[in-house]
Amino acid sequence: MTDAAVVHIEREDGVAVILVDNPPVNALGEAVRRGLVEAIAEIEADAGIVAAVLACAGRSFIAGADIREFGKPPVPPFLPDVVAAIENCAKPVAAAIHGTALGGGLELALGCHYRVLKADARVGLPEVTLGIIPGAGGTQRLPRLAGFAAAIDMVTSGRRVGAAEAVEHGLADLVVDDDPIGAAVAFVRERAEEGGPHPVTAALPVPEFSEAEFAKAEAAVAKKARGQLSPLRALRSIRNVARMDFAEGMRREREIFLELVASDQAAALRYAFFAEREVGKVPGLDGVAPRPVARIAIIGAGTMGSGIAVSCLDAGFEVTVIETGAEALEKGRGRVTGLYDGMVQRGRIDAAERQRRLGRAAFAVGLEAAGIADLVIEAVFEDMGLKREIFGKLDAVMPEGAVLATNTSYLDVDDIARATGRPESVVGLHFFSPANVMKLLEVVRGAVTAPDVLATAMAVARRLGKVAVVSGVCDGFIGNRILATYRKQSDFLVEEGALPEEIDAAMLEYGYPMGPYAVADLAGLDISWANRKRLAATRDPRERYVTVADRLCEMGRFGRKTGAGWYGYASDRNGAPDPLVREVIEAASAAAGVTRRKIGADEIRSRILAAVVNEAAKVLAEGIAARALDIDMVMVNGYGYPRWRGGPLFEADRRGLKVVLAEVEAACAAGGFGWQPAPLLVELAEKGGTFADYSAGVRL
Ligand code: 3H9
Repeated sequence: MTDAAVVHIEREDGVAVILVDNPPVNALGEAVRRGLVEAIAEIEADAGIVAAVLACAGRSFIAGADIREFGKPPVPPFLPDVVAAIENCAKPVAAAIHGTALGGGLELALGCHYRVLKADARVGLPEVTLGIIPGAGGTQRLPRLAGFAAAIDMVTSGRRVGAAEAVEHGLADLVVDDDPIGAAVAFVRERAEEGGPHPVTAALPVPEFSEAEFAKAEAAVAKKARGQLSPLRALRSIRNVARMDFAEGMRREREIFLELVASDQAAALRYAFFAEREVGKVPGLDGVAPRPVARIAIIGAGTMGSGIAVSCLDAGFEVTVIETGAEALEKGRGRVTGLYDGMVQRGRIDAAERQRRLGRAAFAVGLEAAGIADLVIEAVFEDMGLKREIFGKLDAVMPEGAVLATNTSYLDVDDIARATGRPESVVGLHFFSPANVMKLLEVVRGAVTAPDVLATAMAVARRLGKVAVVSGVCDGFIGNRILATYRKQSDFLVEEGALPEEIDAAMLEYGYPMGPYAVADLAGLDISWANRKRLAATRDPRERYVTVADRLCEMGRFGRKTGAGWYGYASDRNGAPDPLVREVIEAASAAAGVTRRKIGADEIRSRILAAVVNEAAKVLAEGIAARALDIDMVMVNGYGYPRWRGGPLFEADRRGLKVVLAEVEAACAAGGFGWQPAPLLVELAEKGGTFADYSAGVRL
């Protein structure tokens, strides 16, 4: 008997269809693994069955091991044994794949003798993104089937490939537009009638790949991994294919898998996986129905507005892009079509798809054109007067029930909302640049934003494929507010003796893709300069203020776009330390009466990251973010915080808040006036609590 609940067998004229039915994604939990072993045994024993098909009910083939079981002691039957049972089955087995076959799901399919894919199916081994390596033969079977180059690419990146690429790599024997199970039944019956032998992936000859090619691949993977262990370990396991027999390679793969699954990095990446899904479940919004949204109007077709338009068009919305005059509108149209041209050039979409998406776009002059939209997103220059004027006018233009959103990154959403007669319909949608690429979206809940308006914003964000995090109103919301302290603490270090390149290098070593000064040069120094000028009037003169960035801006050094910023770009397009900047820095230190000293990478990281955690603790205590995971997902998805560390608060919990508090005290001492350890951090450190417990409502 198979486990009736999750695996059952249907017989189709001598071919057994083993159907896995374990919603939502057919993960390979213990019951499924047991069910599969029993099913194979039953098929072996049944003389009336000549072949089998492994398939799934529901929206997708198997999405891999059950991630919730990781971190707990493994329970038999183990997945490698399940795959071996299929591979060693005397009767041919074909996988019928629809949706996605991921991780252990693809490993099972690799153990099958044949694979039939639906044309829109995707397959991949995303284990490295969870801090582990494929643990059921993926690193041993994929290279034998697809060759080393393709296997290294797929396994070390976790990338999913479509049916066409799967065919190219020898992963699919047949691709069908419809009914993959029916096709697989017919296909495997024919193979059974032919009599075999049926291909056994483990027994395939090992393809050629030289030591030099492995060394080259290793260097490339190490560079991309930025401190993450699993891609390099995966490569090591793949390399074993060329060095030892299948059984020994499997033993080593299992060893590495078990070592990594228990690692801090894997725990952090699992946390990020679930947190990314949890952010969408906003406390208090359960059962609140979103308003229907079919057409979105976007006001302003600058870089942000056109990026937002493309993001909405990509997701299938009807879009109206609005500008104030014909010339600006044409420029905007050029930006939007330009982004699509880029996608076609890079092979992301074909010309027909470009036409389809652009076909959903309308371009118009004047706010009145927004009147037919269900959601309007204002994306004009960061100027409160201008934004209030627009929202005041929108009141007369927009139909009742429309959602009015602003893409402000700093300004007070409540203030903007008060410019309308319906502040409860106003919400912030803070996109990140480039808006059609960046995963993060901060959804800003105003003081009186209606629950169904917030629910609408979250539903739209989900359709856009964003990681949407709800933030309360404060200067800079969750992300830019924390970034401001990160930047301030970096500037203090510069004034005390560190150089921008030393700070950037220290943060790169931590796992950030770029350091703060390289980022500033890329983003442009002028925007934060304008912001500092805006805040200058209210800044307490006792606050420690580093003038270097202002001096650079006064010199016209706005970053890459002007050929100079924190770095010079004349000799090196990636930026080189510039003696002129050093002079400005040394002058600033002297003017502040600071004797410059050598500051090591550890101290740099400790101070900067302590500032981040401290501000994050304040954001959490003030309720700007509902949970620690909301903050972590903002930092990971929008600010380059290394995903394999989970997020600043997850990492702080892991290290222990007493240790973190000591570092925060040092950072605050350096910051001087206005810098105090967050009371929440102090309290949790004293009581032995964690940010995670606090978020879960556990009070010590
Ligand atoms: C592996 O296979 C290891 C093996 O090599 C070796 C073993 C020895 N487990 O994402 P969604 C949940 S490692 C448990 O919103 P979508 C998810 O949390 C695994 N739960 O849907 C969510 O729960 P809730 C390698 C899982 O349609 C619900 O399912 N595989 C798993 O946008 C719906 O998910 C992967 O890394 C899981 N494996 O996307 C694939 N997967 O509703 C991970 C999902 O309570 N999964 N859940 O919030 C995915 O990439 C996407 O979920 C998928 C569907 C593309 C499948």
